[in-house]
Amino acid sequence: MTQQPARGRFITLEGGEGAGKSTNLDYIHERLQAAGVPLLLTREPGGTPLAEKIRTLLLDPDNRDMASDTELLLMFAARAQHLQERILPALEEGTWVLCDRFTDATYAYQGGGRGVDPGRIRVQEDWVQRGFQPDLTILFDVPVEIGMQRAGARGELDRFEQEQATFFQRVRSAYLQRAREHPGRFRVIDAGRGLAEVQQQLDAVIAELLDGRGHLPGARGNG
Ligand code: Z5A
Repeated sequence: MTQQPARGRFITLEGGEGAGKSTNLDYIHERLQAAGVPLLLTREPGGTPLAEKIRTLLLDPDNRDMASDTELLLMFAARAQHLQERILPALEEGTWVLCDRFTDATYAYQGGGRGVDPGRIRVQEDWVQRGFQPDLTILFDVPVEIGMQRAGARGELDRFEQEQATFFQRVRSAYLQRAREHPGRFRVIDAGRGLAEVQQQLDAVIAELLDGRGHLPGARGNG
């Protein structure tokens, strides 16, 4: 009888503007790959051809009159496609999935930033995810001024990047609130420090992931 592969682990990276998620995604990728972990890198909104089209709509600065409910529903429409087409099949075949943003970003940006009632977000989350949650979420926490300075050096700004500092303060507070509500699932990185120090903090999280390949507190569904 052939044995089913162990289910992969779902790890999400979160953080506000310029927190360094993309920079450190590569670092985590290299570490896990060196340890022989089969890995899929992906992002939200996006991750499949259809979800990437939805991402284009969401980030287009010309869509400045997008209503916050439209934004919320498009985020979850993209997520539904991403889950069905890529994330769940990969986990099922034993591949780990490292995802740049997931539903905590919806609570932070649409909930904290735009002021959408978290109860309305939870309805969508339950519908699309049916209890599915990340095994581990790494939150890159950075003071808003530092993050905006880092991101500002990048050139043309998308629809979210054009928001003001007060919006990003609310996003940061909402992320920290999520981390307090789900301490088993979240690991908070002090991302305002230099890259070497940030990566030292990440090494501890990566070691924990590799040590407990099968068992992390806050496993899927109860994070
Ligand atoms: N969004 C949403 O509203 N709701 C949702 O449900 C989801 C998403 C899923 C697109 O996300 C937008 O979608 C996002 C929220 C919204 N909008 N915003 N803002 P994205 O993740 O694609 O876009 P992003 O937030 O702009 O992320 P990014 O481009 O990947 O940036 P980052 O990962 O935070 O930072 P970085 O590119 O790695 O670093 C920025 C610069 O800082 C770069 O020059 C680095 O070299 C430098 N850096 C990084 N770390 C350091 C340290 N430690 N020291 C010094 N310099 C550093």
